[in-house]
Amino acid sequence: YTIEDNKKESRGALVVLEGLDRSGKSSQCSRLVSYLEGHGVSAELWRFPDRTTDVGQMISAYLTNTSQLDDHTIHLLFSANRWEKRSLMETKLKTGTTLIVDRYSYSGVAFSAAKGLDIQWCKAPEIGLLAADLVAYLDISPEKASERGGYGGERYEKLDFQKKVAESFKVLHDASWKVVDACQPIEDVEKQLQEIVLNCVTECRKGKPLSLLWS
Ligand code: T5A
Ligand code: NA
Repeated sequence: YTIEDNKKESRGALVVLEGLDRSGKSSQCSRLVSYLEGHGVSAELWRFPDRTTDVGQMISAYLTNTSQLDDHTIHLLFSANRWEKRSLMETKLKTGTTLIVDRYSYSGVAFSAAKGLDIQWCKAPEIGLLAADLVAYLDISPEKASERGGYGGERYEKLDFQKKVAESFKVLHDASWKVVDACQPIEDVEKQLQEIVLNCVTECRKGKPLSLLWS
């Protein structure tokens, strides 16, 4: 092997956690990053929307109901927020950092489709973004999620809407998805995720190629 080959073989994994609001994504993402670092895997926690950018601040104002936007407009802003991080994402992965990402394009499509927008139209602006190596879907019923702490603050945190989101997530499942029962105790969800994520990291290290949405 040349040094260049070794670098290619040790790319990081793009791991995305998805699920309804309050399914436990953020809790599990930070636990996963600590776990991976403890196992000598270089890992970073990312999240979408990334509210720190200019686009992210427009999204945040919309989510907290301090601004109103047309459904198509907010959809494209969520997508733009991923595009503005795309090249950094690719660099990180290619230099060996695993990214644990709290929501991604799948949330983007599922939430807008739940409003009634055409799903193909929703997927179009995501074409060319990096595809996740693994989508861990934290599965919980909308009813159970609504009973968890803090529900009700932001625009989409309403039971009827979350039911529609759950339906649109179902049609996005592909071979990269693993469904995890999110109603188990937090430590049990954590253990299951550790195993599937570590497997994914190993596959990527061995040279599984990066792919693009939607493939
Ligand atoms: N959105 C997002 C779009 O419309 N388009 C897009 O393109 C994108 C990317 C903001 C909104 O934007 C929408 C989707 C969202 O509606 P956000 O900022 O990710 O998204 O939302 P948050 O409010 O930060 O997070 P969530 O509501 O999604 O919650 P999490 O992260 O799933 O859950 P978490 O970990 O915060 O846990 C929630 C509560 O449950 C408890 C936790 O302690 C906490 O109190 N909990 C458990 N309780 C019992 N058992 C378990 N196993 C538990 N796990 C966690
Ligand atoms: Na969250």
